[in-house]
Amino acid sequence: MYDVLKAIGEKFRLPGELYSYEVITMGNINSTYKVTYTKPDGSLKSYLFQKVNTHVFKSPVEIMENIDRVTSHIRDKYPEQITLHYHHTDDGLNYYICGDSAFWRVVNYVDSVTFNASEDLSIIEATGKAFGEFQNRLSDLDGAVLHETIPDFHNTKKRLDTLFEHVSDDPCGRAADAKKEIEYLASVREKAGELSVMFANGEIPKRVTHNDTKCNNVLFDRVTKEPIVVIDLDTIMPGMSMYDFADAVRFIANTAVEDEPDTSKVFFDTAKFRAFANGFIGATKDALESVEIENLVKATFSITIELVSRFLDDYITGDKYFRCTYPKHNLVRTRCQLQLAKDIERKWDELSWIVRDVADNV
Ligand code: GN1
Ligand code: MG
Repeated sequence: MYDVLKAIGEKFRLPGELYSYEVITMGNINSTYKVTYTKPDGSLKSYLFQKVNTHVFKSPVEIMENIDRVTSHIRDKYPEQITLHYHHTDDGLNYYICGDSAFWRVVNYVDSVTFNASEDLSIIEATGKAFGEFQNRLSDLDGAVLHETIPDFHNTKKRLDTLFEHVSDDPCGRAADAKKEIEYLASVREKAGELSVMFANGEIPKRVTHNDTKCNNVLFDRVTKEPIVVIDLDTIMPGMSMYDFADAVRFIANTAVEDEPDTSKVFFDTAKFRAFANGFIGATKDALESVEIENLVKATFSITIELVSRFLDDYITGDKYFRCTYPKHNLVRTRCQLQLAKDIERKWDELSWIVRDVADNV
């Protein structure tokens, strides 16, 4: 790997000598390395090198164009803030396609801390604020200039339709392993798809959204514990604001990890939901329409069902999309997220009440 990284660093004209590298295991899709250089003056400087998964991201050049638009928009509006800066090659491109068609990019490393989970409600509230403000910063960027890099990425109805097609094709003979899960999905299929149908019909505003709002996509200052910058801009596209909220709480308010095998540990924590809602709604309430606030709970349920369908679809079709570290990993993820969706369903009224209370008081 050393030689590959060294060659990539040369393409991006990084000054100095490669000093060390480490693999960053966070993320289910791309391969990421933290690479440190000794600068000519002897000091150390780190970068993130990323090999983009082109099976998932079929139009990586368009992604890099989106990232360029978004980061320069934010940089122009808020020049004093830390933004992501992608390095360019001699050809003036912010990516490099290596001989074997590997797609590489290099971004500045921001010294920071991230949270995969947090019991600290103030960190959760700050995460909500960071994602809400991120959306605000992009509210005057015309979504039409962005490529839809993964068409129908958060089209829940379509995700479910695809799953049920694959369940009936059953290409790997695995559908029988998930009989109960498939039955449950069939029972909530219509309800979970409703918002995506309303969005397609123009009944929900189209905004520039992040689309992958896991809390570990916010970098925090190690000392002040204030958010520094939102990362992972691969899926920025026009979308529903409430799905950014929803995907974030799906992840942060889970009492267990996303792929917890023991589903008796999986609950949806309403105090964490409230903390995130405080931050997110507080930051966006002037921009959000009532249809967006009123449907935050339904969005939370829907995106959780969507991810259940995506994990299960990947299991049924042979584990080609999400990185799996053991056999049946996708089935374990499916069951965990399904348990979470059921708990959200159970707590629906309480969560709706929390949203109303927060919206009235922030
Ligand atoms: C993938 O690799 P990561 O963590 O950035 C996926 C998200 C899922 C998430 C589930 C492009 O994100 O949509 O919510 O896994 N990203 C893509 O952990 O499919
Ligand atoms: Mg991502």
